[in-house]
Amino acid sequence: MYGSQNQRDFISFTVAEDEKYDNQKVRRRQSCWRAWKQLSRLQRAIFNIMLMLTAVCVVYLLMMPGPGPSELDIDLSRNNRIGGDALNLDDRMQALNVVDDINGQVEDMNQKEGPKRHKKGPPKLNRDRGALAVSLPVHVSGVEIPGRQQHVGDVLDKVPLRIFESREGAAAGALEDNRMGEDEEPVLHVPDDGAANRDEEVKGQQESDPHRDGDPDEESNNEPEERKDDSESQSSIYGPKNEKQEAVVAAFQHAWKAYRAHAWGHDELKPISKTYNEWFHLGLTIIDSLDTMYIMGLDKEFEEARNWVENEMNIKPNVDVNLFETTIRVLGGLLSAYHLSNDEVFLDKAKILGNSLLPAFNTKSKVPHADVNLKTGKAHAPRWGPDSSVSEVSTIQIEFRELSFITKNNIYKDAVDRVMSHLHGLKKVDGLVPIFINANTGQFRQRATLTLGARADSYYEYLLKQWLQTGKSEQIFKEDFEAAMTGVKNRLTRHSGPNNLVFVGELVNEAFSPKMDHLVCFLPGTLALGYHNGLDESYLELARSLAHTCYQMYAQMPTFLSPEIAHFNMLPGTKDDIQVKPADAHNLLRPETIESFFYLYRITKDQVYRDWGWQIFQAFERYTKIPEGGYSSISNVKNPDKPSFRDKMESFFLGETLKYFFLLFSDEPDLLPLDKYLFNTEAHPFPIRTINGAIKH
Ligand code: DMJ
Repeated sequence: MYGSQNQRDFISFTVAEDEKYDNQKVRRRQSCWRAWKQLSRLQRAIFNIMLMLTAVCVVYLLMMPGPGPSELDIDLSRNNRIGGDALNLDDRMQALNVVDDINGQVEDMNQKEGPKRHKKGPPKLNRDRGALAVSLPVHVSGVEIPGRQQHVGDVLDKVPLRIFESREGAAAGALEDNRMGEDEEPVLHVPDDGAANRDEEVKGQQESDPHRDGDPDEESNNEPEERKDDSESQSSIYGPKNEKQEAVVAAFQHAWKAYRAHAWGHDELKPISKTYNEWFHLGLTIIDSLDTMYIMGLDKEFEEARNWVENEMNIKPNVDVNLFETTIRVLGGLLSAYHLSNDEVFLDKAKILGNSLLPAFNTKSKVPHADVNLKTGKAHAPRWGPDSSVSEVSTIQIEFRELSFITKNNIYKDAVDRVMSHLHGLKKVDGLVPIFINANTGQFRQRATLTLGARADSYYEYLLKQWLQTGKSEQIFKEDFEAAMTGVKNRLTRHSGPNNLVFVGELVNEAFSPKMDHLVCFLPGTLALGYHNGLDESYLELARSLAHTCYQMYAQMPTFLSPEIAHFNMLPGTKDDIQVKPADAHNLLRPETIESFFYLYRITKDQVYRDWGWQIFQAFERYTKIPEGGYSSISNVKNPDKPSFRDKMESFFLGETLKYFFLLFSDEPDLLPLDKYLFNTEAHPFPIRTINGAIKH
């Protein structure tokens, strides 16, 4: 092909016309020497000094770490996200300066924090970061150039921390008086409105608790609890042991590979557009996946994620986050990763996060606001309304309590116990709670819906699990759970026609609605867990019936995938038990049904739950798997020809759904046994403890 052979680089120069060109080596040497001799002594001295200075500068510049390509790339992509045009050279230089500033701040902060203590690194993990080659996208002026091969270690070393604080941080600093310093920790000021007596109900049961109350400023004086190192003996229980588990691990790797290639360090993968979605700027998918990878025996992936947490995660972004979501996914994910691996990197981050979330509890009622800014500590109601969701204010307790147990500082536990104490004192309908509560007044919203679905679901789940967390020592939680389950049976449970499916509906303005969210499918698992821990036998019966209904929500759809919401038929003469409205026909890769199958299989050993689970796993594979990588939620479970991808892979698909599949197919009796472990609502396992916080095993 023309021009493709013997290609070389050329330089050109001009020779004066009257000068004969003679480029012999001897002549070149002679003419240089002559020119040197013609210089005065002063000129030669100046020349020598200049030469030496240049040499020193060159050596210095060579030793300085220059801005790596990924620094510029990331900053440019950020500009693109906030609507910037293609950057010119000045912009690029400015971008590099910003990165330098940020790196300087990070260094300052790190110096303040002092060196990290590692009690013990993660066991049996390949720490050879250079061995991992990954194809990471390169962003240049917002345009992604895929497929550049780099060593992960190289890339991670160059990516600066705290990228997105550079501009927003400055603005926040100007606005907020109560802005916290990097190493400053918040103190929880809870106004006393005379409700201290109600607090005593919970506190009275904790008299033997030796933990002192304290503020987190003193927290560093406390040595974290001593941990038993059983990781070596435990390591053989992790990893797949049969074909179905191998299929689940392969699904995880398929999801992870795409997340890693297109969304690394961001919250969620968008697998169709091969980019990412940012929600809290906390790398949600990485954190939610940590313990799943650990349990699946994916050591290399775990190690890479762990290094991201240590070196790149910004745990205090200047972002308003949802208290509940951040607690269950991030605080929960970090604490369970710490518990499994004994790696203090996770605990260090968890402590900072716990402190950053505490300002949400600074309300008169002690019921927290829904949202809080992790950097400024400013908390507020959700943008869309005045009230907090009841499920959200009551599904943070296990994580905050665990943080107190580990740090031996009760500030976290006290904050969430006050909420439970307050909720306990409020008037309910047969043990059932409305879905909204106002953080200022502390009162439920009048006539709000009663449901086991969205905005109330995990209130009930955490009643039982708080009772279990401290070895069944706090009876108040058990009593409230039993009262609520009586309410569920009396007021919300019905049968559909023609197949007599048991379902749990809602009370809207006191009228019954036969609507059941897929979210309600957590309930069979929770009821089974209650039965397993000595509660009424009828709980298991109801759990089995409801699990069958949840299975039917999948099996009766042409895709074998459940809709987000089902309506059950209660009229005679209708053919289908389940009706799905067009707006409710989406599937978000949710875990609840598989979670319940896991509990029911563990407790009853009935093979049917594994068979049902395997059918659903295959449906996920068939309709939600994206061949090039990742899984996507879909818009229409009723149309197998056109399920319509929603271009989103939720972090809970890796954190919960695939984890519960893996556990459902496990025959390993020692893999997170239910008598020793408690799963938070995001499927992060926590140890069961005694009232004093000691781990039971
Ligand atoms: C998860 O974040 C948690 O399970 C939560 O309790 C409910 N919603 C999602 C999964 O569906």
